[in-house]
Amino acid sequence: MSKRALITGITGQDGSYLAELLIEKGYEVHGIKRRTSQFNTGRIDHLYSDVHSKAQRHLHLHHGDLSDGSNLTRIMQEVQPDEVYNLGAQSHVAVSFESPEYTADINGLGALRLLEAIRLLGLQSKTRFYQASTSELYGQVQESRQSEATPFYPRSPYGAAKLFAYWITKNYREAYGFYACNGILFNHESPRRGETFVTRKVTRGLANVAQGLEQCLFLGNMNALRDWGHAKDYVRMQWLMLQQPTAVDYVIATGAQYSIRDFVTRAARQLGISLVFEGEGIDEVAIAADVTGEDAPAVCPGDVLVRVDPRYFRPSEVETLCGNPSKAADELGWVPEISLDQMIAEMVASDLELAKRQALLQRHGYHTPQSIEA
Ligand code: NDP
Ligand code: GDR
Repeated sequence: MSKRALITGITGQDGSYLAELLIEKGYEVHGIKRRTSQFNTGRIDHLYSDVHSKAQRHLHLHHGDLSDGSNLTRIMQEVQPDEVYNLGAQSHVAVSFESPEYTADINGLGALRLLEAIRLLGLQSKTRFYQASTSELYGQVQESRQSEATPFYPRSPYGAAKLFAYWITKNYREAYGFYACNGILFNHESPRRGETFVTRKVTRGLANVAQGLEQCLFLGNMNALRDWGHAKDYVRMQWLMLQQPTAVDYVIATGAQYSIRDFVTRAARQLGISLVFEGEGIDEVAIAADVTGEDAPAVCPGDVLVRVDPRYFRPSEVETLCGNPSKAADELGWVPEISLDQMIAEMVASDLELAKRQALLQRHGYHTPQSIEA
């Protein structure tokens, strides 16, 4: 009989890649989706067979919400999963400053509700639990490369809520013998990344610039340093963590660090765009020279493509993150397979395709509003 997995956040970036992976492995996959006024299953539509068709169905969707404990318990009882992947979250750090209470409820208590559902239904000897923990737990970093032993110091309501989820997962493991573990994942991206996270905002914005749809990209703190991997590599590790003899927490990262500015520069280079940075500080302008290959940037009106806009600054920022994934490599043999430039190439190609379609529609008189916020 095939294994059964339940994924919260299946309509998100990671949920969609994980569902693909599990279906490939022969799992029966169940996902929780929120009821919304517009379709929200764009990332998983290709995996779904119509309930009326005779085709074998590998993917089953249930309406639910991480704020709704009785609903989660009912779904858990119905599905009786072998594995639960808790990927659902209000996952935007900047938004968590605007909606701290909601973020705490979904990202913190949401994990507890799932664990309690497993416990109250007596499923803990059958059901393994994965919690989507995050490098945001480190926040104000205490060590230059963060490992499983580095102390936490979250810097946002998002990070603080995820800290509760991290500890409650560990607590249920210790208190009740759950197979429950935390993947402490550093930033991971893909063409399916939400449009308001910085990498996707950049590849989408620059693709639009290349197609003449926009002239300028507004960003916040371009000095922030991140350790970026590809979501496909990272969901492989989420699955691996639930296949071990005992539950252990792991850091998942590449171990390499780049600034936001580096990322913009690399994406622009792949698109053949000459960048001019405008913002606070001389170094924004210096980068323009790198990109254009000139000694000094030609800063002409209308030529400025990347501008710092303080509205995207956060009340407290996580300036630098760089993971140490050696425990995952040594114990599970996990190494990321997709490089940063390969990932950027994939994101750029996908966003260029979208921008071309958008430009075509616009040329034929169709107004298709788009916004880049947050
Ligand atoms: P996304 O933002 O792409 O997806 C989040 C998912 O959670 C979506 O399916 C969303 O549904 C769902 N969701 C949001 N609110 C609720 C709610 N109230 N009840 C139920 N579901 C909800 O995130 P990612 O796929 O990038 O990340 C997956 C998980 O990993 C998240 O928990 C995130 O915090 C964590 N994480 C992500 C990292 C990254 O770099 N991507 C790094 C470390 C941790 P809808 O589609 O309807 O909005
Ligand atoms: P992060 O990702 O906060 O690390 O959280 P995000 O891409 O939003 O920001 C990364 C860094 O870029 C800076 N930045 C901007 N960010 C956004 N969104 N928009 C901008 O215009 C912009 N300009 C500069 C930010 O200040 C920040 O320093 C992601 C999420 O997926 C979390 O759910 C996950 O837990 C962590 O990664 C690991």
